[in-house]
Amino acid sequence: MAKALIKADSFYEIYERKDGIKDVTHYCPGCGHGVLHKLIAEALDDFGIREKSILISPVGCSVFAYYYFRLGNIQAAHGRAPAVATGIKRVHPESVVISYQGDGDLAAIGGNNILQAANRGENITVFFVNNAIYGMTGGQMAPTTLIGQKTTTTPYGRNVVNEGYPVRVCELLATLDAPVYIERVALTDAKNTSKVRRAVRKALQNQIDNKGFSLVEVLSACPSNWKMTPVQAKQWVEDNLIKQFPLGVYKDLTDQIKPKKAEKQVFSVDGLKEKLNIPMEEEKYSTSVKEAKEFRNMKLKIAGFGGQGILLLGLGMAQAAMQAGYNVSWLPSYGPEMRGGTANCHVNISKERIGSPLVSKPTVVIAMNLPSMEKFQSEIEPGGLLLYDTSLITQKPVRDDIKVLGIPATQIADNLGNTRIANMVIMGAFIAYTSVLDKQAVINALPFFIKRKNLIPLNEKAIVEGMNYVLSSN
Ligand SMILES: Cc1ncc(C[n+]2csc(CCOP(=O)(O)OP(=O)(O)O)c2C)c(N)n1
Ligand code: SF4
Repeated sequence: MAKALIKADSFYEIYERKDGIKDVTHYCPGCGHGVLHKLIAEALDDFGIREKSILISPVGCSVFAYYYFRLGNIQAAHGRAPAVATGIKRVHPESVVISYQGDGDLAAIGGNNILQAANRGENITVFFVNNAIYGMTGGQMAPTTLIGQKTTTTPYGRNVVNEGYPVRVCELLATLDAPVYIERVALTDAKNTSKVRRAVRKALQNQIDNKGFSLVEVLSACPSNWKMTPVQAKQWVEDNLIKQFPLGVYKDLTDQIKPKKAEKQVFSVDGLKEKLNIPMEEEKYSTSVKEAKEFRNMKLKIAGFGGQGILLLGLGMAQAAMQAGYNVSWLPSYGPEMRGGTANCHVNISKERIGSPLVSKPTVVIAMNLPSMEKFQSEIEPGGLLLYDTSLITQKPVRDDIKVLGIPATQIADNLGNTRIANMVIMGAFIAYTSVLDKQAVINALPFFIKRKNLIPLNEKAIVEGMNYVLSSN
């Protein structure tokens, strides 16, 4: 009895991280979050797992869980806690990983995340606080909002014609094969609260025993947004929430499941490099890199019509540069239609670490049609390069503070018997002009991005023709 009055060791004694009063939580009176925190902290203490536990806090009122829990803490983007938990658990299988989420976080923006984590049967524990609204942002409708319930975004009450029906997460996830244990409980009277306590412990024990995915949904009051007193709010859970979301065990394979062996899932960097044919450190930059400033950390935007092999050209450059030891990124952007629509990709080829794959100020633009040249030439950094296909673009570039290289790529490709290899003619012209990669580096990479092996010799020819065009005109 006395033990219940002692603050769990899994809580900080003083909440130093919190602004203002440091010995109370930020939760409103009557909120379920605080009670659930207590039940989790006590379970961690009793199981002796505090030091190896990591709590992923969501976006929502419990975003500040790290103020209180004296554990490993990570903050995930809205709805992404199950994905973050998956990553952590896989590299630290000995740890106990808890994904703590609200209903907006788990069932709305993160709906697919939880579905996939449950379906993979990740060995994690999920505590899902269902208070039927978005608490932190002031009470908007959540997927779990009841029919007729008034929220700030459903001022006349949730209407199934407009907003659909409340989503029952436990019932939904219980249809999947992988989850081991799924139960819905409620923070109302002492009897129900002791069921929450039991469920919390069972879900954690399953993870400790390596049994697999467990989720406990906790129906919980939000007096502030429901505009009720704490007592009225608890009663509202009893009278309304439980009717829509019946309590009980929806799946329990705990006694039938054999513990899975917890295996660390990490690849060694060297092993990965070998698999991807990336040279080891000492072999870096095997190619003759032009040290001109504009080509050192190259940011490319490659654009044209869908069907011209724009994305493949960018992918090929990134692959060849990666094999030559550069840091690279490739970010495709698709138009609404694949063939005939517009396509562009962003490619970084850099000796330094790449902060973002997005290229907003390119040092090189490759334009394979007029709309692309018109759209992107203004973005090029002064002193950068515009490479364009003069067979399809008869207009002259307007910039006079950049280098311009025109090449009749489509014409050259036609002469080789296949219009579709114009992209590789451009590749040849690009490497000959910038020297960022040598011919052999690109040829070595061809099998990685040209899937039809019989087309490799023709692509090689196109690269050579593109190189020759540039070298003979310089
Ligand atoms: C990507 C993104 N979208 C929206 C928000 C705004 N936002 C913050 S909390 C929240 C709702 C959280 O509600 P819920 O998951 O039900 O948790 P509760 O606050 O009720 O505990 C939203 C939409 C955000 N922070 N990030
Ligand atoms: S707004 Fe609602 S969910 Fe958020 S702390 Fe207050 S009562 Fe709890």
